[in-house]
Amino acid sequence: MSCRRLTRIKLFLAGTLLLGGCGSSDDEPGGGRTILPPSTGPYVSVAVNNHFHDVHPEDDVQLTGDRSLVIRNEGSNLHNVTLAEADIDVDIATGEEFSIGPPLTDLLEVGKTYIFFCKYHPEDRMLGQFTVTEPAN
Ligand SMILES: [Cu+2]
Repeated sequence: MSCRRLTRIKLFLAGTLLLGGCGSSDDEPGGGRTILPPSTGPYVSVAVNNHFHDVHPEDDVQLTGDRSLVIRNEGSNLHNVTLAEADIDVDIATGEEFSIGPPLTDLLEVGKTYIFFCKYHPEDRMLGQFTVTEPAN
């Protein structure tokens, strides 16, 4: 084997490893990349053990009142959504989901910020927060 050919093979292998490494962080939806959430339709928060994704207070989730909030349990534990102001206390089994709305305004008020939590994992601060805004026209 010539020296030149060996170099080509090495370059090919390096390129393959680099490409293979790009999609490897699959532990978070979106693989760690920033993906803008949709601004219409259901807003989905995935529940894992023991955490609600994409609906932390610092995410400042604003949902127009015509939308829905879907909580999908992709963890292995039983989770729950408790939102006392709307009289919601619902268990969500693994693989199941629960939706508030559409429209959110069936149960919630425009201009208010709501906090919900999982009553089974309050010690893990398994909670979410979102604000209901004016429905789209
Ligand atoms: Cu939970």
